[in-house]
Amino acid sequence: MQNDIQTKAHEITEIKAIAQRERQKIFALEKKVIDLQTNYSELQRQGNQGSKRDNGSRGPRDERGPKGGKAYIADCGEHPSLTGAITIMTEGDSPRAFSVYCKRGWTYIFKRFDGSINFTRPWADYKRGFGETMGEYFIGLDNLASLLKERNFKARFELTTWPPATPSSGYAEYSNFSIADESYKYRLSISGYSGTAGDSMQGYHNGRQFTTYDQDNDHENSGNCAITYKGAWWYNGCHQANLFGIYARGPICPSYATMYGLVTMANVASAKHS
Ligand SMILES: [Ca+2]
Repeated sequence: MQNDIQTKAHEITEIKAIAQRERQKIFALEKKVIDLQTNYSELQRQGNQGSKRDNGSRGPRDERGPKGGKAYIADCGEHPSLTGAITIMTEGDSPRAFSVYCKRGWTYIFKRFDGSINFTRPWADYKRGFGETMGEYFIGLDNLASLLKERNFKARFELTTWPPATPSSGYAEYSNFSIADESYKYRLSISGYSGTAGDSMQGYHNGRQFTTYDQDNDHENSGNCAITYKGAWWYNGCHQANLFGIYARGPICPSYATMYGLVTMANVASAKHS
């Protein structure tokens, strides 16, 4: 009897070890698939667009640049009448210059509205930023951290469903918004919700670190949320908002591309100093 129990216990341990090894294999394969998909869509886009590059090597590209007036501003709040691209220069220990989109005094952190830019990207791309300032883009985590360090900002997320089936839009605003720098994995501080979309950031993502498919800083022990949900975010274990997930190109709502049930046709996030 005692021997039987020991044998069974041993078998269970062995099976658990096998399961763990298989999970690791699946994990590695999933990562490979994402890498291949990323390379494939990159090549496809380069093929389709010729010289219109999106290589993510220099942060968001400024297609037009500032016209007239000052070449650099501190943030879009300095220029509330401007709608379009401009270059921001931050101060501090390591000043940075980067291109952003401004509207009504809001500095845009990211814009997604047509699915033209791939958001399934590695850590290095999120660190640096990617896309086109006048189109879809992400500002870059180093740029964002540097900007948010300068003064107090509030954040606003805007979401719109696909037309024409009962189009609906909502927003979520947060009166406190900042991120730490890379040594803290861009830890998110977000609170003070108001809005119509419902809170899916403060309650679940506040205090979390950034995760990409090649850098797992989430609170999910059995895998990487960026791989499971095909995105990148301040994942917990895993998400209530996944705004860098796969872009739905139609009135279809994949579970990994939603924020409180809204189908994301267009979503943007912007910051304004308070
Ligand atoms: Ca994990």
